[in-house]
Amino acid sequence: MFSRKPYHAWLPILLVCLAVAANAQSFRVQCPTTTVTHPTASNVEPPYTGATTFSTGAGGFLTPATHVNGAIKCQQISGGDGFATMGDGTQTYMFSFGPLSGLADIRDGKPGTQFPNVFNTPYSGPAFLPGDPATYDAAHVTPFSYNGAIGLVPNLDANNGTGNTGAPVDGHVDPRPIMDIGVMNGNIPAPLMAIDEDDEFFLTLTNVGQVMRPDLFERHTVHFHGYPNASGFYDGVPDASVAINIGGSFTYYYLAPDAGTYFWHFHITPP
Ligand SMILES: [Cu+2]
Repeated sequence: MFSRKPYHAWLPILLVCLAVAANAQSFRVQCPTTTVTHPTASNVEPPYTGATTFSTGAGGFLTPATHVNGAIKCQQISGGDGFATMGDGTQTYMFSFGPLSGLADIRDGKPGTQFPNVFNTPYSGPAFLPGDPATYDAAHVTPFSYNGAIGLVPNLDANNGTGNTGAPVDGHVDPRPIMDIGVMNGNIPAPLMAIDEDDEFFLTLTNVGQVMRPDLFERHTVHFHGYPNASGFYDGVPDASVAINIGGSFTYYYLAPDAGTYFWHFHITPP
């Protein structure tokens, strides 16, 4: 009897945690313009004159002292399914990542990593076509030049009666263009990312699910090899860190302490 008491105490706590997790499932993106480490909004990479120098600020946190190096950068990727073309032409179904920001740059062979002012600009062109990897707009005439976060919309709860005009962008998204572009758009290799020393990198993973395999409803993660994570929370091995459900987004946070080239892949785990 003694051993059963903790069970009764923990069950309601677990249920509360599950309810919170269920309510939190939605697509969102996150790309702050300033942080403790980069207190001044900047949309350019500063010339390199040395690493950031820190001193102890309020609450014991390290804050930039005399010199701030690096910048804030953001990217959004989809986790979902797609097909790879094998060497013999065979189409092989796979579980992979696709681009949901920097699409024009990725088309041009560049990383999909963007400064906040680019990432946080809502799209205003013609509607995307379902299944379109969006390298062209709906008219299929004008070369597509948009590099912002797919789906990003102004916050309709803060429109002050002015419609969309003037409403702040705070990471709310319309899921339709995300699904139109993200579903069946898994790429190998996955979207390229690039950051500089002392950058802070906000990487949003949006899990669009596997439309060809509804029996697969695993959670999705980003896992780097050799990269010194800011926190084990972002490691992407699901049994030890956060994993993202279908229909949800999560923003990983990375610092750039060591120069190098790193590869990354997903891990999946049953919900
Ligand atoms: Cu691995």
